Amino acid sequence: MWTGANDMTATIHAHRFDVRSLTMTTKNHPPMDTLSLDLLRLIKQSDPDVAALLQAEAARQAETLELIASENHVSASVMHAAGTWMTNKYAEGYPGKRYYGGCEHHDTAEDLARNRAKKLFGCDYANVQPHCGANANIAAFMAMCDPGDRILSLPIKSGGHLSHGLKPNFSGTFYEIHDYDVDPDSERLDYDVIAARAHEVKPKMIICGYSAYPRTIDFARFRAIADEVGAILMADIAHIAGLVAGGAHPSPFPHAHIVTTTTHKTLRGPRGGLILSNDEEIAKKIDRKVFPGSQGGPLMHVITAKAVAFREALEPSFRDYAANVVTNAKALAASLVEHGYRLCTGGTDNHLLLVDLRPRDADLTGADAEQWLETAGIVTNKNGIPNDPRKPMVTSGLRLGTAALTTRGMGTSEMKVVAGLLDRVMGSQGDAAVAETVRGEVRDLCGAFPLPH
Ligand code: DSN
Repeated sequence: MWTGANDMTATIHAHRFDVRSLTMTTKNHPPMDTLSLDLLRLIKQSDPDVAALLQAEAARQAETLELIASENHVSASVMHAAGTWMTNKYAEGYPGKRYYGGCEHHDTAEDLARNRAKKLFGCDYANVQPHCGANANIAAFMAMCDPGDRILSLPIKSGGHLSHGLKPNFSGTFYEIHDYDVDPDSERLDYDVIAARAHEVKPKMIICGYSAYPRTIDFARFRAIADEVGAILMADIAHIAGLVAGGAHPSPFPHAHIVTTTTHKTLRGPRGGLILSNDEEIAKKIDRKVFPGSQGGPLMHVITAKAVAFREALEPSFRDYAANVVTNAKALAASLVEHGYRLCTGGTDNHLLLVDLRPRDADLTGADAEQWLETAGIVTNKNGIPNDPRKPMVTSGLRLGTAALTTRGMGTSEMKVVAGLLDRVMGSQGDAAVAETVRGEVRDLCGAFPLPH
């Protein structure tokens, strides 16, 4: 075992954690698999600074409540598969058609990942090479549209994603973006209004799938709208991919022409992107637009970890996980309403909640809430709500998700406890004593529900 703080030479202070106070004794390191411990020891020999920050980050994750809707905790298998010999290889091209020798095992890994992704989402084609969700969207846009084409999407201020048309993003730079919006009263998608907008704009492509929309997406209705105006339907299911895979949200297939996603949110894989389709012609275009269109060498170590994660998601237990994520989100939502908060759209059907803080305290901002909660060991993100009068770096809302807490094994009774902790901190006006007391309770709760290892 490591000897402890005295020989920790690191000068790095990880955010709000004093790494010099952390040691690698069984007494005070977070519970972790033996391979992780060995890796930390190994890294410490060559780079104590990095070992210290890794240890601090492991401790941060173990001892905080992760409520960011786009984050999760991967299994030790997924984590370690991403840090293997597969990192050493260039494999430009696709299985069986590479621009480098020595790709035999990389072909196998990529085929495993592709086949498992297809099985998981019930489709005929998968490209597992996109480095991230935004890269998947770049390739999808390039495959389906020409620069200057009209695209209809939900803007980021109403729950969309920056890669769906934000001005400074590639999407807003190279395409003619038109918005649809959520209904100002219900804050939900109004499909009749979206249809009218589609007829008006006549877009080449319509995008559905969001970063901060807590309700079920009606993919069949979106396809009907797309068909009415001769548009392509792209579904970006990055947030709900794990729910789709686990049967807790309707599938975008057979409705969407093209589906993009990340692999690390509710799907609980390594950080990365994925593109899916059922259309052979679209599939050929996507392959060309991922490589060589927008990427060079694929991250084979990440693709290998994607294969491991997809296998995990194919297990029957993942269906329970997906169902529990939604049940927990509903329970957290109900408790927050009891504490006086308003939920945008009135609740949730998926893993996320968009909380309007103003009914609880008119002066409370998302920025303050995020900061105070972090001090108490609860990690969240400020988020604009529909028609938010405050700026994006301030906001009137907080976005919460239950994917990570559900991975720890927490259930509905813990969601009630978590809602109480959130309210005590947010109702305290940033009181340091309240944050410290809650911090202790958060540690206890995390101790009772350790991370997967
Ligand atoms: N930035 C991610 C999120 O938090 O929703 C989406 O890519």
